[in-house]
Amino acid sequence: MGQYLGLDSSTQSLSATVIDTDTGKVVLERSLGFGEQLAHYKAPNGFIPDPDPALRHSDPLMWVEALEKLLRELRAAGLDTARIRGISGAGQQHGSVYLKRSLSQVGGWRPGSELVTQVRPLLSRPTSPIWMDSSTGEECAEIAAVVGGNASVTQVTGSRAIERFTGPQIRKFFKRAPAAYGQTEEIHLVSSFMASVLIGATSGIDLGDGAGMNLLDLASGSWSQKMLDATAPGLRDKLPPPIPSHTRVGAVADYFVDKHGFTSGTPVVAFTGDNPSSLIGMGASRPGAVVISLGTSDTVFAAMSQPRTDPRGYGHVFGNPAGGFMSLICFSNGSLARDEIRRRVGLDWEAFAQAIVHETQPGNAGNLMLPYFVPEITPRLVEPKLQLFGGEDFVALRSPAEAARAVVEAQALSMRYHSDWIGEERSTIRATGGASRNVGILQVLADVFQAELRPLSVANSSALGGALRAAQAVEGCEWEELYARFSAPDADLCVQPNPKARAAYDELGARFGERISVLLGD
Ligand code: XUL
Repeated sequence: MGQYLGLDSSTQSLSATVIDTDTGKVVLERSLGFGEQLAHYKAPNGFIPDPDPALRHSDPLMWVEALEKLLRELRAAGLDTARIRGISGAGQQHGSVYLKRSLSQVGGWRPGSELVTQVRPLLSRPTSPIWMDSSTGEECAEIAAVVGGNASVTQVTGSRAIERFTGPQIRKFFKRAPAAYGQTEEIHLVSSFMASVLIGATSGIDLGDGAGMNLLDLASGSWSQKMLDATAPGLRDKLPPPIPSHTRVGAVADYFVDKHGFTSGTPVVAFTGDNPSSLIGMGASRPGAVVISLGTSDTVFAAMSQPRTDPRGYGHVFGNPAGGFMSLICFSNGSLARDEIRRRVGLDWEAFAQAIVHETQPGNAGNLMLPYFVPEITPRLVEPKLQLFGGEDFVALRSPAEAARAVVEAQALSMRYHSDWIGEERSTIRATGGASRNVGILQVLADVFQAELRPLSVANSSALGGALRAAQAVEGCEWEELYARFSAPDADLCVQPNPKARAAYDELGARFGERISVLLGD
């Protein structure tokens, strides 16, 4: 029993959640926004602005600096790091970090100098492509062609060749910068990189996040030679080994003992992807519960009761950190799209929620939006295209209330439409992410899915998942024991569906499906 630290290195922030298994309480939650608190990286939304919307990279040094800054803030807020008995965490999925030397060869961090100064010379690629990058269409086609088509890629890896997945990104690096690729000794996911930084040595890649690379053979849990060969030469030697998510990858490095007060020998458990970690944080690792996560990306995911893949080719199969697999559908036009509309019509978040609940009706009088501001993942739209359809009086975004409802309804309809293949019971849905505190957004989701929406009481389910995974690995306790204490929904925020909305959404849903087909040229 004791305290456990969970971290979540996501697109726009690094967050920490500390739990205490003696008291059954969350001790501390803290988040550090990259845009505001590390402004010198000039990444207001966590990625380096690029006029080409297909190119989305971040500076891995920003994540390292954030780690030290957040640890300092946690201690300033009263956390006694010496009491932490285990650490785990999560990273935004698919993003990759390229190093000239394997971290296990570096021999740990020197106590005297900042971590960023020590990591900088190790980078063989100064920036990291992240999950928002959609610039690898060509590489996806090449990889699929070599292995006999996307049906084969899906059969082995659980997803077709996907632009943001790590394999196609590695292939692009190999093609565009062969010399730098040649000098690269080790390639990490954001998750395994953060774990490696903490232990000052190489951490393996956990099976949960590793499944988002188009490189893992899901059936055997090992790298697929066929996929490696189709991706880039010599790749096996550059990848850390795939490992079960509960693996203790090492002890916290002496650097963190000296500088941040941890107890020597504190175990670090493999980091995983933010979505697999949320599956744990939400207490949803057993089949039967569907989760909607409303963050920079919106995701719909669920532990799988039986093997399935998405016939439309957008969804994925990732490893479930508690064992088995999870299905996931990702929408890139999540919070940034909601925020864009909110700003354009001049509403604050409270007014946005009120406008939805009090000033408009389910179905929005037939006013429908296709909410694509940035390249979309589901459905695959490389050129973003905002479109509005509706009655004559629906002039683009002139009515703030209708615009607010239109963007949220479109997102919810898209989630319903694209998650029909996962085949799990959807009468109760757990919700997480910043927007899961917004009653307007929750009500639309409840009405569109005709399901009770239950938001988690803890702010960051992915960081919580890290803390729970650390506790489970160290104490060997049952997941359900931890879920009962830490993953309870916030009863005050539960939202019931309005049965009268069903017909409106069946109609709007059908129109949404038609519009999507036209947009995709089906
Ligand atoms: C999932 C995905 C996103 C990122 C966000 O496949 O790409 O949800 O994990 O951090």
